[in-house]
Amino acid sequence: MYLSHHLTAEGARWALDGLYLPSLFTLDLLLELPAGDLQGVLDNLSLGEDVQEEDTLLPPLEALHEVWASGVTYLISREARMFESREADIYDKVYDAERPELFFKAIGWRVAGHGEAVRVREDSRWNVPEPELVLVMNSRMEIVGYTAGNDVSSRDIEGENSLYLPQAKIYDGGCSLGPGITLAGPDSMRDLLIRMRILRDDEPVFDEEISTSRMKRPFEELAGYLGKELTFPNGAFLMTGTGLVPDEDFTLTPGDHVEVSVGDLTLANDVTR
Ligand code: DO4
Ligand code: MG
Repeated sequence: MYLSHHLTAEGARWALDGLYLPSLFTLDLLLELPAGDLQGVLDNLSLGEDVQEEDTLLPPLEALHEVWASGVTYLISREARMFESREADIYDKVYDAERPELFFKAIGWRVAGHGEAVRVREDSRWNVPEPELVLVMNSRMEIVGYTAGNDVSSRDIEGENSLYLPQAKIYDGGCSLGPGITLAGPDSMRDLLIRMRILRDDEPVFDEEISTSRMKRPFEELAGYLGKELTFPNGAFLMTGTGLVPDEDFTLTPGDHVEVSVGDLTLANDVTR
C-alpha cells in the first residue's frame, strides 16, 4: 500500500495507491492507530478519483509531524565523521555505545518533497546530501512504513565543533522526504537498496548504493530510544543514518540534482542557494 499527498483544487488530499482518500482523511489520524488496525481501516475507506497529473505532489507528512534522525549507524558514517571532526573519538564511541545518536531534524512544514528544492547553507563551504531510509512510526512507535529522505548536512560546521550539530543539520531546505510512504512492517525494510546519484550539469558525479542490511542497529532499537521519554500522539518520522558519503573533496553545490532511492521509491531534488 502506497500513500501519497497532493495539492488539489480543494486543498491537500492523501491518496492510496493512486486513488484519492476521503477529504477528511489525515495522516495524523491514521498514525494514532495501532499497526494491526491500519490495513483494515484503509480497506474500509471509500476511494475516490485518480490522482490528476496537475495535482502537485506534497511532502508525505503534515505540518506538525516531527522528523528525527539517527546518526553514525553505518561504519562509513563513523569514518567520515572521524575524518572531518576535531573530536573524532565521539563518533567512534557512539557507534559502539548502547544508546544511539538521535537528533531533531525538521518539523513537517519545513520539509521539502519530491521535486522541490533543497539548499546548502550560505555560511558553509563543505556540504553533502545524506540518503537515508526514513521510518514512519505510529503513536506507539510501531514501524508502519517508510519513505526516502535526504539529511542535507554541513560537514565543516559539524566538524568544527560537535555542539554545532543543530546548525549543521537544521535549516531551511535542509531536509527532503518523499515521494510517498510505502506502508509496510520493518521486516520488509531489512535489505532495501539505498542508492544516491548526484548530477552536475546533467553528468553523474556520484553514483553509489548500499543495503540497509549494513546498518549497525535494528530499526526497532532506534524507534524504541526515540519513544523512551517522548510521546508522538500523531506518529513521527525517523531518518536512519547515511551509509553513502562522497569523497572528501566533494561539496554539494547550487545547481546540483540529487536522487535518493530507497527500495522502489525515488526522491529527487535540485539544490539551490
Ligand atoms: O553525528 C552526526 C550526524 C550523523 C548522521 O547524520 C548520519 O550518520 O547520517
Ligand atoms: Mg544523516
